[in-house]
Amino acid sequence: MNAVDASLHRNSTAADIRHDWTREEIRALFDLPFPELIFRAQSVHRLRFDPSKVQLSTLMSIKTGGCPEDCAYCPQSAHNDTGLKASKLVDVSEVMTAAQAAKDQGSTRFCMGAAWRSPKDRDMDDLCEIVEGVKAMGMETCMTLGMLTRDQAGRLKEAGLDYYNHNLDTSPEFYPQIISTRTWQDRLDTLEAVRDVGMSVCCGGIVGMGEAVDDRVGMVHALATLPSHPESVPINLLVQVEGTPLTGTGRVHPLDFVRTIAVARITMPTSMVRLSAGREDMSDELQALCFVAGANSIFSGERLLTTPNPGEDRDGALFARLGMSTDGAAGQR
Ligand code: SAM
Ligand code: DTB
Ligand code: SF4
Repeated sequence: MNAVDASLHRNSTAADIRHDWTREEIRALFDLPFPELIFRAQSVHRLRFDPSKVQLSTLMSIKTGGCPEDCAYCPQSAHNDTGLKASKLVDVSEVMTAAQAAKDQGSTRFCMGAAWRSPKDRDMDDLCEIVEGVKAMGMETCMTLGMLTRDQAGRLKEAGLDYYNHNLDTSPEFYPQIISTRTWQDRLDTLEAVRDVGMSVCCGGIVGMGEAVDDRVGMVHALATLPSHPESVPINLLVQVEGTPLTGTGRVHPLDFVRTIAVARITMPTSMVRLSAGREDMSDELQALCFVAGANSIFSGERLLTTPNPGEDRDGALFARLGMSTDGAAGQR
């Protein structure tokens, strides 16, 4: 057995949590025969989670469009002509109504997204009021607002914000081809600020932007070698929106998407791995494979931030067919 095989063998069977994954080891996972990869991912998954449970989060766009950043995938960037109407930060009451509806549908976490480079200090009072309101409803709270200073992170934490979503999106090498208005280091700095104030981190990326397998390796490597593994790891399949530079990018093979989920599960065994954007165009079979590969969370509801998502009816029918059920902790053991 060579060194990479030996370490893979040790780590796919043991219950330890590692932060010293090498790119070679992660590449070797991606290159495993598919049945072997899925078996290892499912074995790791079962050590910590009930494989029949899935956690539901609901998204709401609390400030839509007109974003100054140039993220090539994003329908909300002012650089991309997608016909999206820009709007201001919504009222607290509108958020409360949407959060209550999400709770009634079985969602345990309410994730609020704003199309900002970063929040302005003048927005902080409104944001804190929103967090307090949703928290008082008994839901977990999550926000994604762009870059945060440590002070801003501290204020949101004090208001009751449980999670902050800030994605690395792709490998550090491919990143400059996707975004030029903020750096990889900017992202790491925000993640550090969030971690330092004691908030849970939701951090993942996107597959299907024309990246090479080694970029998926680099993305998972960056996530799995953060000082602590993100509590949630959203894996998005690019939603191609007309008017963004990435429209027309060659589609990733569905089984290669499943491989990314499986490798995220194996390398970050205690994280919730979220099958995120892109479910609208996925078959039931593909989604089922993602759950078998270790995904244990989804976004529920008819909309992500601005694009469609399967509604409760389709998701309910899928979970019934799979004999799976929803659980806020995704059956954590
Ligand atoms: N403006 C904030 C930021 O970028 O941090 C928060 C909102 S932003 C829409 C959150 C994440 O959504 C991005 O980091 C990206 O990973 C994901 N996302 C955006 N557009 C997407 C698309 N078309 N397909 C898949 N994921 C997308
Ligand atoms: C994440 O990783 N995916 C979600 C959430 N975090 C904020 C957003 C997906 C957005 C898809 C495009 C849209 O609907 O605008
Ligand atoms: Fe703005 Fe976020 Fe979209 Fe980038 S991903 S353009 S920062 S809303």
